[in-house]
Amino acid sequence: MLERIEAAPKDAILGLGEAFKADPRSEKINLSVGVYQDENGKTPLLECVKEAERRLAANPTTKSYLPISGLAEYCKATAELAFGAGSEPLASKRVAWAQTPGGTGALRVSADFIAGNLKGATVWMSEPTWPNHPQIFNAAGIATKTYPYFDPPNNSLNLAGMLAPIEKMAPGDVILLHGCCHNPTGIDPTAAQWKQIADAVFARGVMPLLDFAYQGFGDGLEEDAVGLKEFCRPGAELMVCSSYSKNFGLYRERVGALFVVAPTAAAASSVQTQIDKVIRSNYSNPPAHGGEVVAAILRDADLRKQWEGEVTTMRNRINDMRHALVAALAAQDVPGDYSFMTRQRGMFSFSGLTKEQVETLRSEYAIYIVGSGRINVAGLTPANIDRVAQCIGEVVEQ
Ligand code: PLP
Ligand code: TYF
Repeated sequence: MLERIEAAPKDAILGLGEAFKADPRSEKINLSVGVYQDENGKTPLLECVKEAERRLAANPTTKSYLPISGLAEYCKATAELAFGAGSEPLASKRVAWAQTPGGTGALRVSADFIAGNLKGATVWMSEPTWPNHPQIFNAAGIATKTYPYFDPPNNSLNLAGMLAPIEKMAPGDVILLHGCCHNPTGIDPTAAQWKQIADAVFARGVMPLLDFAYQGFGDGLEEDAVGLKEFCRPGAELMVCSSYSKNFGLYRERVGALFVVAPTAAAASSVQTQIDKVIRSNYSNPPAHGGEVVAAILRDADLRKQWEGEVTTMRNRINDMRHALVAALAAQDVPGDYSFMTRQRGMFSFSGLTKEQVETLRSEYAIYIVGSGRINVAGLTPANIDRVAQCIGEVVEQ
């Protein structure tokens, strides 16, 4: 039977990471997969995480199963971080939740929940979006469609193009939005634009689903939640998928959460049972360690302060590198105005480089970026940035 099985194509982004590892050229630079690196090119283990792990190791309790929806104190702390501690949905007990294996796990649980409970709903996603988005929803048997998002000539949000299709969505459809730090474009709506989007989405009876994987990497922990908070209107429904992979550097521990905000507390209780049902037949209950670490940090005033400082350090370094790249491109006299990169937010910059230019960067210069032209700004360091700018200059002028 199995000899008839054909190989699946490699994941476009993770495949590049493998190719990078196998590349023998010593001058190689990896600006592909979305993982933060410090000024030495290392992905750090945060100091607050080390301290929380020390404390947990000093006082071990049990390795028995967690509840299906995970650690309640983790879910509560995560909800407060995303929605705000005194927010209306939490105060009215309208939020069903689950600790999930990463943001990807949250998205997949949301997809299974939609497939089982919002039958016939189409999930609409931005063009472009994270390539795993359509895969996750299609794997759950859900139809996906796209809405315009990016305005290439202006390197900005195509707000009119985004709002128009909302009018044509079927009530009950789901619109997937990036809560902040849009992957891959780095372009987020302003607070005023979020209001327009939320008005249109709710007027049409469409369910918002916010993928919130980069809180703190844009303008700040609170600032990055403005879009999400715009959807938290009295009685309004919404779903949120959170991830601590990036802002706690807990990538491999798989720490995320799903929140489903129902119109009433009673509806939230029913939704909770359906989320639990979906999880039970998938992975049964989440891994505990990452959630324990995050809860230990968020509930301890000193550790929390330390974490907020470490997030600020990561955010500032990325933003410094954005400015440094624009300056380095100008210093190399690379044709074109790259100042738009300083307006982009989060880990990525949509550079405008073509597929061919991206390919030449890899084959001739051992610089790896994603085919869409997405640069992981967090992979730039003072040591590699001039070479990156110089090589971009060479491919642009070819
Ligand atoms: N959503 C987006 C847009 C992402 O870029 C990522 C990670 O890169 C995720 C979700 C989820 O990541 P994880 O499953 O590692 O938490
Ligand atoms: O670079 C990106 O957009 C992501 C990164 O389990 C990633 O694809 C890598 C592994 C993973 C989740 C996200």
